[in-house]
Formats: sequence, C-alpha cells, structure tokens
Amino acid sequence: MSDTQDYLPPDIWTPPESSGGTFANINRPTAGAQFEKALPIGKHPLQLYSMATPNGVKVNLMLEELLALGHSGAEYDAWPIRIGDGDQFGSGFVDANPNSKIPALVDHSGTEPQRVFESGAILMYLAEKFDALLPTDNKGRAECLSWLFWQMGSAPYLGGGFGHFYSYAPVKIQYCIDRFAMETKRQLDVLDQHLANREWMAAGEYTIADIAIWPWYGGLVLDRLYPGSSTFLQVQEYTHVQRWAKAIDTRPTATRARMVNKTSGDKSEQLHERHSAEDFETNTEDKRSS
Ligand SMILES: N[C@@H](CCC(=O)N[C@@H](CS)C(=O)NCC(=O)O)C(=O)O
Repeated sequence: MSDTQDYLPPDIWTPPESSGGTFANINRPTAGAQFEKALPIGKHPLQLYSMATPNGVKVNLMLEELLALGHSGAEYDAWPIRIGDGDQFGSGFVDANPNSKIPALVDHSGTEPQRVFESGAILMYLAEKFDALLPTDNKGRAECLSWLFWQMGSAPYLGGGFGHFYSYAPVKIQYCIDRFAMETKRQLDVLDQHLANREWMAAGEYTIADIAIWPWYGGLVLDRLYPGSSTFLQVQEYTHVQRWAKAIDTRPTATRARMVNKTSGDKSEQLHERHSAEDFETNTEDKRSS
C-alpha cells in the first residue's frame, strides 16, 4: 500500500494485491455467488442466516421480543454465516441477499418463500407481519421510521468509518480517525439530546427504532464494539444514552439476542445455531464441547 502522504490516485483504480487489515481478505470489487452452496432450512417458517454483529443482533432481538410478546409464529431457525470465511458468497446466501451481507431472512410461511434483506427492512417486515413494535398511528409510525432510517444511514459512519479506521485498518490514519470520531460523537450527542427527556426513541414506547439503534450505539456506550474506544470517545459523557442502553441490556431478550449466531468469545454465550428456546439452556458451546 502507498504511504498515505504520497498517494495520488491513478486515472483508473485497480484492486490492491492485499490492503491488509481485518476483513481485507473478503473484500472484492464484484458481486454475485463465488461458489455453489445451498442454505440449510429448519423446521420453522422463519429462517435467519446471520452472525452476531450489531446488524445481526438487531434481527435476533426483534425475533426474541416477538416471541416474548407471545407471537409463536415468530419461532425461527438461526444459522451462522461466517463472514470471515466467506459464507456470504455462497449461491444460496446470494439468492437470499444479492448484497452478500448478513442478516438475511427467508419466510416460508406463504405459498412462495419470501426473502428479506437489509436489517431495517427485516425489522419493518416482521413488525408489520406481527403487528407489533411499530406504532400504527401516523405520528408514532413516522417518528419510529424516522429513527429506524436514521440508524440505517448513520451506523455505517460508526462501523465502516470510525470502527474501521480506529480498530481494523492496518495503519492508523489520523485524518480518517478524526473525521469519523467527530461524526460518531455528533451522532451520540443527537441520541443523548433526544433521550434527555424520553424513555424510548419514538412514540413513548419501546419500538423497532430502539431495537435497531441499541446494538450499535448501545454497544458503543456499553464498551462492546471497539476496544479502547469508550475512553477515546469519552462515552460516559452521554448519560441519557447510557441510561437507555442499560435499560435495554437488562431485558432477557437482549441477552438471548447477543448469543444467537455468536461464534467467538465466552463459550457460554455462543449459540451457533438456534432452533428453539431451549437451545439457550442446552446448546451453548460450553455445553456442546463438555
Ligand atoms: N445495511 C446492511 C449492512 C449489513 C452488513 O454490513 N453486514 C456485515 C456484517 S455487520 C457483513 O455481512 N459483512 C460481510 C461482507 O461485507 O462481506 C444491513 O443493515 O443489513
């Protein structure tokens, strides 16, 4: 890689041999399947293909909330897609999401399987399917969807911007870290000011807006995303975001959501595949390997 001081973009870009850094080996400038591999299908109508990253946890949390609310039709099978190993480029996964990114959901409850990709679209699809966690009055719905789309547009600056350059990039470039630290702190302040006099993000109730925002911004202020970043960004300053993040963190649904399709960390928190509620008790990696 060229030194950042000296680099002048050529007229035509060509992919580097290797840019180094975490995830560099899975980056390609092309889309589409790279190999044939069908996706497994379990016994429930809802099939989730995912990983316990913040975008994945959003959908896990939604499904666990729906089940906790008594929507038994939200029972699901969750299959791990190991993005570090390139599972997202298999033909079956690309059929479920042509964008080759987790999470992807396939709903087999109708006459034809329905694929849904993009975590925000999945949350909306499930909220509308079960008539839950999305206010139905125009005002509440507009506010909830505004925050849902805020999250979808904002988190790439946090993850792809700040997180990438602070944690994953092979060189630490001050310009990039400054730019995205600035934006991440601005976003935290947006949330903090909004939550200063509200319990939840929208419509005075817990909704898909909270479910979408928590794994990213809650994860950040609870010091779970990028080692060192909570001090670097002084996240304790955002007291209202802290209060809101901790309130969601105490929900048993949130604990379960963080375990589904988790393939690293403490073995007692890793549930590689989820097929029933009992799996949280009986099928975590500590129990499988003992
Ligand atoms: N906007 C998408 C983003 C999904 C996304 O970026 N997923 C990441 C993991 S958090 C992924 O699958 N990365 C694999 C890759 O880029 O090849 C969503 O919200 O669903």
